Formats: sequence, C-alpha cells, structure tokens
Amino acid sequence: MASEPVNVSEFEALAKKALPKMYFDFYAGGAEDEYTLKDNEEAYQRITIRPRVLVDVSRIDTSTSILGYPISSPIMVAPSALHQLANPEGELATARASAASNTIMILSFSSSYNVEEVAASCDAVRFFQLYVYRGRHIAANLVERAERSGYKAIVLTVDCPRLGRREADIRNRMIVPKLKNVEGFVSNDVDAGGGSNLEAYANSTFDPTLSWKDVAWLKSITSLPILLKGILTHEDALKAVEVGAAGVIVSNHGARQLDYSPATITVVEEVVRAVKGKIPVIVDGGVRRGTDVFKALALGAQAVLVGRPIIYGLAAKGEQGVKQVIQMLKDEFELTMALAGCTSLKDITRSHVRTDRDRFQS
Ligand code: FMN
Repeated sequence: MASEPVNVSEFEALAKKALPKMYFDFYAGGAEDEYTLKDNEEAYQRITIRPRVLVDVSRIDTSTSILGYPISSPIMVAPSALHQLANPEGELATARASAASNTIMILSFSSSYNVEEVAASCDAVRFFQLYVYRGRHIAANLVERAERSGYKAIVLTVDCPRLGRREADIRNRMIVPKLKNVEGFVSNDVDAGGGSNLEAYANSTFDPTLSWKDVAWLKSITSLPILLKGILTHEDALKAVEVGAAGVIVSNHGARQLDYSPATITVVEEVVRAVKGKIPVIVDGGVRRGTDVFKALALGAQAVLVGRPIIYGLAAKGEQGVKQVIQMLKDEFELTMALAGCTSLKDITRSHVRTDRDRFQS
C-alpha cells in the first residue's frame, strides 16, 4: 500500500497515479516553457523567515475574514475548471470539503456542476468566478443565477483574453469529454482541428474586447462585490481601485497564461503598496506550504488561494483528500506562526520575512 502523504506536494504523485495522463497533464501543466510555473514555487523558497522567540505561543488564532466573511485561516480554494475529470463528485465534493474546513471556495465558471447544484450541496459562503464570453449574455445569466443562489462575490478573471499556450494539452490532444453539466464549457461543440479542443473552444468563446470599462457593466448587472483576479502590476492595481473593485487577486493563473510573467509572491508588495489598504489583496500561485502562507501575509496579502493541491487531493481521495490538503496547509501555517512568535494574523509583519531584495540592500 502506498504510504500516506505527509505534505501537500505528496498528493501530486498520488493524483498522477490516479488520473489518465491527459487529465493529470491538464491540471499540472503551465504555459510554454513553464518558466513561471517553476518560479511561482521557487520564489517562495527564496524568502526566509525572521522568527521572534520567547513569545507565549500556547494559543494561536489563525482565523480571519474576507469581505467580512469569517474563515478559519487565510487559506481559500482557488477557482479551477472541470473537477469532474478528477472525481465523479467533482465540485460538489470540493464544496463540501471547503465548507467543512470553514473556508471559502471560489467556484469556477468552467465548473462541471452548475451554480445551483454546488449551492445546494452544502451551506457555506462561496464566491463565483466569471469569464466573459462574446455576446455577454452567458456571463450575465450566470452572474444573475450565482447571485440568486447565494454566492457572495463575483471574481472576474482578467488575465484570459485568450487561452495561454499549454503545450502539454496540445501534445496530448486534450479533449474535454461531455461532462454532465458543463455550461461554461460546451467544448465538444467546436472542431479541435486535431489539436486540443480546450484551446479551440476558449479562443472561439472568450471575449477579447473585455476592458476596464466593462467592470462598470458588470457592476450594473449585479449588486455583489467584484474582485479582479489576475492583477500583477501596481498600474493595474490602481486602476482596480479606481473602477471600484472590492479586492484584487494577484495571480498569473497558476502560470497557465503568460509565461515569463512574474512569480506572484514577488509582486505582492508592489500591489499592496498601490492599493494602500483600500481593498484586500489576495495572492495565488505556488502556495504549497504553511510557510508560504505566512510569507504571503508578511508581504501584505490578506489571504491566499490554493489551486492544484486541491485538485490533487480530490483526485487522490475525493472529498476527504481536499479536506486533508486544506488541513495540512492550515496545520503547517499554525506551526509556522508558533515558531515565528506570532499568535494572531496581526502579529505577522513585513519584518518577519527577508526577500532577495532585502538581502541585496542590507
Ligand atoms: N482560474 C480561473 O480564474 N478560472 C478557471 O476556470 C481556472 N481553471 C484552472 C484549472 C486548472 C487545472 C488550474 C491548475 C488552474 C486554473 N485556474 C483558473 C487558475 C487558479 O484559479 C489559480 O490561479 C492557480 O491554480 C493558482 O496556482 P496553483 O495551482 O499553483 O495554486
């Protein structure tokens, strides 16, 4: 019998065993040279932690809140497509595990179960991630339904005017099978031309004209707060504040879009400085350890999202696997806080980490 995973990264090997190669590669892969894919994780490894000792750490509180909604730790579930390829229960299992972990799941537009089904799966605070297709009516319809089903925020993904070039999917001729209920993703209807139907589908549906003024359009069709996911520069962070975003997510889409975009943790501070505390900053990409969560918070993020590890947990062990992944990260984060001398999130400060830049300047 395979040994039990002792950390989140070990779920990847289990998922690889459990999944057909084409699906594993779809989940694991990044764009082109996968430079950013590696750097998302390695950039965390270049940051060291400056612990404070002789602090009473007999009680540690990892809890926080996002947009006023309490969560048990600053670890949330990133929106990712097509969970049914990992497990027949798909997003229903992920939603239940997120709820049991007292955290917020952001449901992907490209979910294999629809917004109502996921809402009905269990009671929890959830956000809905939106892509905008040409014609806008699909987006408008889904936003309306998400709001009616009780989702608490819209996460507009802004880094996807076209699909990044994911060579593993092209090589594998990744074909998304007809799943039960994929509304945002009726990909069998396009001619893949012998390649990946994912790319053909996305490029024939995503609206490449989407621009800053469309945030006003989105605000006009929903009363929910809108977070912008995919911000990587202070210039865009400022614009996000200007257009009235309720928060930004520093993200390079798990390195699946623009290769050679920066590792997200390296630009968190730039974004945090730009928004000046007016709106929350969340970061995702490469979070694999509780120490990573600690580093992200020390650099000014309010929370992190976790993408691939959640899917690997789901593929390896279903709902239980997702729970385990979230719990492992939370336990590691709590231990990191204790060993660094922080008893609550407000104790975690910039001076608790040392980045490359700090090293060269001091
Ligand atoms: N981001 C979206 O905004 N919408 C999606 O539908 C979506 N699908 C994804 C599917 C997969 C298989 C993966 C790996 C990522 C996807 N993402 C999507 C990006 C994630 O939300 C997140 O930004 C990324 O996974 C974080 O990096 P990590 O996987 O290293 O944790």
